[in-house]
Amino acid sequence: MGSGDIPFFGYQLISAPLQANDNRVAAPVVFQDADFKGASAVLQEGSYNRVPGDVGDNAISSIKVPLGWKVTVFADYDLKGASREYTTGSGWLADFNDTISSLKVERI
Ligand SMILES: [Ca+2]
Repeated sequence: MGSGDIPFFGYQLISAPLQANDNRVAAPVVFQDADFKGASAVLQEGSYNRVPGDVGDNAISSIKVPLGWKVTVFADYDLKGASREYTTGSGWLADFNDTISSLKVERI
C-alpha cells in the first residue's frame, strides 16, 4: 500500500494525485519546494508574523489551499510589504517564490 492510500474499514481507497486546490486537505499547507515538496507547515486560521514550522523565512515555493480558505502572503514580516491572496493552491509561486515572510489565514 502506498503512503497516499487510506485504509478504511477494510476497504482501500486509492488516492488520485493531489491537485493544487485539493479540498481533501483540511487546512492550508505551505511547502519549502515547488510541487508541494520539501519541509511543510499546516496553517491554522489566524495571522503569522513569521513563517511557522521548519519551512523558514523567504523559502515557501508552493501552497495548498482547500476550498473555503484564503491565504494572504506577504513579502515582509508582520503582514507587511507586497502581498498576494491565494484561494486556490499553487505548485509554483513564481515571483513570490522564496519571498514570503508572513501570512494571514482566513475562512471565507
Ligand atoms: Ca523554496
